[in-house]
Amino acid sequence: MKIQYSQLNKFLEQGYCSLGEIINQQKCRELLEFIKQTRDFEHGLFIEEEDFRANPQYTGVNPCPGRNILEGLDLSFIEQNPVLQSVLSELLGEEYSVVIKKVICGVPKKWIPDWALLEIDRLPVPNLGAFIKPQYRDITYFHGIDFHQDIIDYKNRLSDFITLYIYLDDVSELDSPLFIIPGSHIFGATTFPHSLISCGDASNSWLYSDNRGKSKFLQSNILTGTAGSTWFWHSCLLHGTQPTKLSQSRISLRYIIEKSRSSPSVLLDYVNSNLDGPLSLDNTRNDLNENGKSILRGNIINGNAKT
Ligand SMILES: O=C(O)CCC(=O)C(=O)O
Repeated sequence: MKIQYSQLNKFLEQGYCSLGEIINQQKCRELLEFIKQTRDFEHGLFIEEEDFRANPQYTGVNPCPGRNILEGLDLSFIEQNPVLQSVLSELLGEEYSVVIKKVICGVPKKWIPDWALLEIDRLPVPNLGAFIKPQYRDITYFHGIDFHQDIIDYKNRLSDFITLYIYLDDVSELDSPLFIIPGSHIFGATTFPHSLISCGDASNSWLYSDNRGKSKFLQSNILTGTAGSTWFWHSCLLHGTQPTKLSQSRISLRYIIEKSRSSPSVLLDYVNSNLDGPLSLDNTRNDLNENGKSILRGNIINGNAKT
């Protein structure tokens, strides 16, 4: 099965591509049910405040080899999906490989203890891992996340990978859907937090500057969709989420997939050769201290000024 030319063209110009509902919905729902059965997904996720204060841990609190709920699960309904395989081969070469796959849970406010809510107040990256019981850190938990590029996690690495994102729930505008800024990959890698100024009356218009002298007006889109809806994007594409406005979680799958090391030139290389900026940074973020704790407040996607 060949990917539509127009879809790849979209990736070239806009830095992302929607594959629609390509993944079997029933199997997505079964996987979602399995995940939900593994723990008490409400208050029981969180450690006690005294335990947090005694030894706050801001790093090493996300899924990793040996602590990842997806390890050992049969995900062939995704990974052997013929449309997906064809698209990824075209983009990354036939020997593309998965760097990491994980479950992401968008956590509603009502689950989060008050003391932890104060800790994450107006943070640009409200990753909740620091407050989650160690045995449940096999999933990444967010209460939204400000606009970022996925290269943020890979300093000194080239933009030789894409992110694949699959909704397991039906996701409406209220369920913490992804916001993306099409075309924002154009300046390559820029340091987080990004220079994005909301423009005019429309809440989706932005002036994006690379802090190296270039800027561009862009518009954000919201990705709503049913279970099985799938997207992929360039590692320099700006995207993020607002916290869910409902009282239930939003559970999704996120893969980082790198290009084939054996193919000398793949479509991603062509996209990268058309970017007007660096493919790699030795410092991808300025928001953390040496312990991994955020030293900045302010969250652009939620409309809070930086302080
Ligand atoms: O699912 C979310 O809330 C955010 C996911 C995301 O942007 C990421 O993992 O890079």
